[in-house]
Amino acid sequence: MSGMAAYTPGMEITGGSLGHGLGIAVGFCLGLKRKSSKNFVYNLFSDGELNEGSTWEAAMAASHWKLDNLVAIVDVNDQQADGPSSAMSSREPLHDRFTAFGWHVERVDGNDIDAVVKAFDAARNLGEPKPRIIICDTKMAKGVKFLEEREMNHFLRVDADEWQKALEILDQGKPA
Ligand SMILES: Cc1ncc(C[n+]2csc(CCOP(=O)(O)OP(=O)(O)O)c2C)c(N)n1
Repeated sequence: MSGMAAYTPGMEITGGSLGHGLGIAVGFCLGLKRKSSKNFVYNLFSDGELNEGSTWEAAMAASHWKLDNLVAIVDVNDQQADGPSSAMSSREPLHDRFTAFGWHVERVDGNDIDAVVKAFDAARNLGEPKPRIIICDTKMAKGVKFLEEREMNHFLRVDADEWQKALEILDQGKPA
């Protein structure tokens, strides 16, 4: 199909219905193990998905099956459709919760790319029979104060003028 070219290589699914991604990733990991594949599966999910019971069922299954080929990344931006994620359902202490579910946990500033890359390396090279999760604390629109402070950023729309202004602000922040 000619339309296939538009897909991002290596990205097998996107999850619009919250809470399905981690379970699907667990299925992929089990399939790879059956084929004796050394490939990893990466699942990026949101803090809104921590409200879904299916996410925690998948988390239990992942450690039950010792899925050391699974690296999950959760974007903890404290935003979702109806306001702050933390106001919808208590989720902390996330590090302890995932540890209790049998996962190896890294927690980093998700806007710090070097820290994220290090966490990926640590997760991949762990050498323990556990699924791994990188908890990323992030801020939407980081570095552009007028967007950072906008309410209900889940629905953030940036018009052409704002986009230009944001790019200028980000450019000024760059090292010369
Ligand atoms: C199972 C399910 N329930 C409800 C929704 C409606 N919904 C769409 S986006 C959203 C909030 C998502 O929050 P998050 O994924 O944390 O998004 P972010 O603001 O970080 O992009 C909700 C509840 C949905 N997509 N799926």
